[in-house]
Amino acid sequence: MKIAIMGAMREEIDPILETVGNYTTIEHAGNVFYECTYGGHELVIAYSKIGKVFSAITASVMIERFHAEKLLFSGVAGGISKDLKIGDLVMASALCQHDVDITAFGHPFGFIPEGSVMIEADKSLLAIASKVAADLSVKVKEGIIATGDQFVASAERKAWIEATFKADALEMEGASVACVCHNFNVPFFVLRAISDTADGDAGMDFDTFLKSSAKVSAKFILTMVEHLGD
Ligand code: OS5
Repeated sequence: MKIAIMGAMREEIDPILETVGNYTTIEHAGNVFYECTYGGHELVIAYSKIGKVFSAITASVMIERFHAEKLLFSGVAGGISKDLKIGDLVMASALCQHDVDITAFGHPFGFIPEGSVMIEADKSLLAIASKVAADLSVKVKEGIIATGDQFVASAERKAWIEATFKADALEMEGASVACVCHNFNVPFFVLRAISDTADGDAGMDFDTFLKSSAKVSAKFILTMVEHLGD
């Protein structure tokens, strides 16, 4: 099976590339795509660059040009839920765009006509992740991830996103990738390890914990790949 693994930043895929070892590279549409085999599967791996637009391009290319049959996102996030401390894992049950606002036309925040506020992740990938978490005795919180083209470093904005979307974590790419996968009917899974808590200290914490948290997420994603098709 051809599996796409993507991150947004180079730091989010570096630990994956270090583990898989032998790969070939193809440059296309502003990204480098790394191809290899791992755990009996063909993988295509890339980082998109930051935000909804770049991540949508990369996910689309992975599906249309590289024929990915499942897409796994690995990276870091700002924590909202009190359950989530720096380094903890969160997997998205559903994702939304917190920066979409056409409320002037009577729509709820996050809603685009002919779309939906929430896009649900693939249930069988969530089930595999839960089994891997139990096998490894690792805690992975299942919850809502809110995406927007903003690095959130404000207690007020974070509280608004929590209250409006019941979000547990926030980041800048998950919902756009979810939207692409939903439209192409490709099962997807978004995993994030917490790098900061999206408040006044977020910038400093993010710089401190990006690499260590990215590694936590990458390790879990590769263990999931080993269990796909069990
Ligand atoms: O990809 C962006 C979203 N990521 C998740 C995340 C997050 N999102 C929103 N709010 C938060 N509080 C979040 N915490 C974690 C992380 C990433 C955030 S944007 C980070 C930008 C950091 C940066 N800017 N310039 N550089 C690094 C240097 C550079 C120079 C050249 C090429 C690449 C990087």
